Amino acid sequence: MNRIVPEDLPVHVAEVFGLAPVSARRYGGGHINDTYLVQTSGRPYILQRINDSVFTRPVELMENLGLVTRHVRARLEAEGAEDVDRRVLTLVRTPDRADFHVDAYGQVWRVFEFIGGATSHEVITAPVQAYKAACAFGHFQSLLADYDGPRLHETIPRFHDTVKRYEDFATVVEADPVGRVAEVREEVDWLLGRRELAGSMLRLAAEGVLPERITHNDTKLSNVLIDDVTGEAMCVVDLDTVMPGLSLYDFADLCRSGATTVAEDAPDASGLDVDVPMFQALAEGYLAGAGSALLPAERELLVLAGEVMTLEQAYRFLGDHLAGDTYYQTSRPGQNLDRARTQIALVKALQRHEPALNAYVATLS
Ligand code: ADP
Ligand code: GN1
Ligand code: MG
Repeated sequence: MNRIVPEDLPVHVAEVFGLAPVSARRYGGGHINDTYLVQTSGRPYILQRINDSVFTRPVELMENLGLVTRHVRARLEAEGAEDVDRRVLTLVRTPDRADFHVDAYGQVWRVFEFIGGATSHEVITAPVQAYKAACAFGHFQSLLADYDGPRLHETIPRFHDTVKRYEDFATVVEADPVGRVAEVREEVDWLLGRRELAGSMLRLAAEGVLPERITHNDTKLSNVLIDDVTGEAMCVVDLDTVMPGLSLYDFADLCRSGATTVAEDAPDASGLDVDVPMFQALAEGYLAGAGSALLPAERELLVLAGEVMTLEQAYRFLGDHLAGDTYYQTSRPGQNLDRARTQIALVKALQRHEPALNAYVATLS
């Protein structure tokens, strides 16, 4: 959903955080929050308004964020990591020492130190970069493996409950609130026919094959900042969905966003295929970063995970298209439909490549 924020509000909010802003302009390509780059006469900052129709309990979310960033920082310092300030997000507090500010409209804002000299890329094509990015996400998960603070809140309940995602999709198809189902009957029918696949990872979790861990849950490649000079993956960002989950979710979204030959919202998905060298680099990097903590099943089911989470995303994107584009930010009509079509094409492509990809994954254990 594209929300309206009064033009001078970001500057005003930055002042509430004790900054002396010269300007605040929209920044980054995220689909969820409103992100601004705030320039001051000194350092720049990132200001974000939390999307409260997606995150209905922003205060709990901010509690999680404080706990997670402090834990990760402490672990990095204990590891003797260099340049720690660029390897973990740092919240800037208000003069009253609050991690967030609630404005007159009831909207929740936060400020981060800006991590300079690093960029998030919507598309990565070099396997060596993909390896490093995936390694950073695997490492991020391993840094949280010994988290022993208060249980993290579920910032979006049942976020990756793929059976619920299926059911929500079936519900919006049934209701057809803006009359779009007829135009996309083929995609709808294909997706409604994939219930078995949708539930497959959750069944393994219910059987105890896959354990619950603390996971990032939104590991698309653009959620890691890559150093502009060294190409090193510096900092995992977008921590709003860090909460209990399956480790495979975090590999899977890397696969979904990185192991594909076309952009997520490409208007023509017909030529889409799996980018096999990218898949291999992502798998290798993720497992290397996660280290020894993962069980054999968590290392072996990478391809299935990629299929299931890409399918989940197809339900979500097509569901949003059918609902009238109320969830994801869009910049043009039909964007969610295009996004859904690339996801469907990627699930099919992953299934075609499955034997070869599984054989590769087996070599990594
Ligand atoms: P969304 O939830 O909308 O995806 P993100 O938290 O991912 O929002 O932020 C959007 C983009 O802003 C990121 O992809 C990244 O490019 C940039 N960004 C976020 N935090 C920082 C930071 N502390 N320093 C530099 N860039 C950042
Ligand atoms: C959203 O916030 P962003 O743009 O990194 C979404 C993810 C989707 C992704 C698809 C909280 O991620 O779940 O996988 O778009 N985040 C939320 O591009 O719904
Ligand atoms: Mg993001």
